[in-house]
Amino acid sequence: HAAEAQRTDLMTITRHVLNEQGRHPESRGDFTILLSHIVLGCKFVASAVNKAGLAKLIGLAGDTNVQGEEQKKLDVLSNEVFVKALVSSGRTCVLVSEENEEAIIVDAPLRGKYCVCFDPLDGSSNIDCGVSIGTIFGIYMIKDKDNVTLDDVLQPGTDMLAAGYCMYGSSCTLVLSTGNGVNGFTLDPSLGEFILTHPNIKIPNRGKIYSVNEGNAKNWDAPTAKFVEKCKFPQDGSPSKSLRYIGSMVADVHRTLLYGGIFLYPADQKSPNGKLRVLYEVFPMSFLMEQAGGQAFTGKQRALELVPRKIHDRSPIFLGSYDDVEDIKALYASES
Ligand code: AHM
Ligand code: MG
Repeated sequence: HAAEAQRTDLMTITRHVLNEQGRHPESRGDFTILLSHIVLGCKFVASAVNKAGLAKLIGLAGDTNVQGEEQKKLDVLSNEVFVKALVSSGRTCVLVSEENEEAIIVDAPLRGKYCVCFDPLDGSSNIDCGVSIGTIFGIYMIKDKDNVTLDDVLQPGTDMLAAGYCMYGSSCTLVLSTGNGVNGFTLDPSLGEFILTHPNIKIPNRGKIYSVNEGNAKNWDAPTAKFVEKCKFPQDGSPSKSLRYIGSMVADVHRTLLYGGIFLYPADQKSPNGKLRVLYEVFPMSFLMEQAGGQAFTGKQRALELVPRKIHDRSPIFLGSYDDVEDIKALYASES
């Protein structure tokens, strides 16, 4: 179609969020400014990840450069970029990063009303072989402006205002929800802008894929083991499921969101709370799944209803297509 050959009306992520925030005119500007600083961090990481393979040649990440100075690892560098971008936005008050043991309380003059929990570069063990990695983030609003405490982030996931991730893969894709559905944006490198490419993402009600680290099977609890057994040897005449596991949460969840299916990081005997972190892995992904029509379950409860006690708490997680998560819920219910 000739008219489609060249798009002239570009729905950038900023434009999209400004339209969406029309419902809350008072916070329109602030949220848009916050998001533009997150987007800047994502663009930086996208560009750095693209050059990671050249590290030896041009002296990046983990190498010693010509001056004999140790170069920063990509995850450390990405964290610094995100922290500085978020603080300088003037819109944040508490930051929780996977890379920082303690929460960062922003100095009063630069303080704003948003709390951001993030994993700047998740799956970083995959960098050296060129597998997709990502940034994950969740955004809360502060309760009392004059009294900022850790409790502002130790809230259930149901209190989250917005969540998203950016995947650095064959293309760079940012998936975002502000509580009004899920939208996907792809970075156009020639423009340096994220353009709406996946409007109103809905996850299929049932999928053909399960995604789990089966190497941990000997330590699983009974419901998880039964569930995976059923994926491989269904007793009800349905076809067996395919296994896909990248080992990079953003990539595994992104595929689950688009194709349907279920992603599991269960508890096991060695790690009774699983591996993934509540504030910046489990919550944002659970929020996106629910917003897309799927579910997220911990083995005990709806994942978003967890209340973390410490900022780096972990939780088991089962998330994805609505009906697939119903199946694992039924197995846990029959267990107790
Ligand atoms: P990381 O934060 O140390 O990168 O670990 C998180 C990653 C997730 O991206 C992924 O889902 C999971 O670890 C994979 O773990 P495992 O290697 O145990 O299967
Ligand atoms: Mg991580």
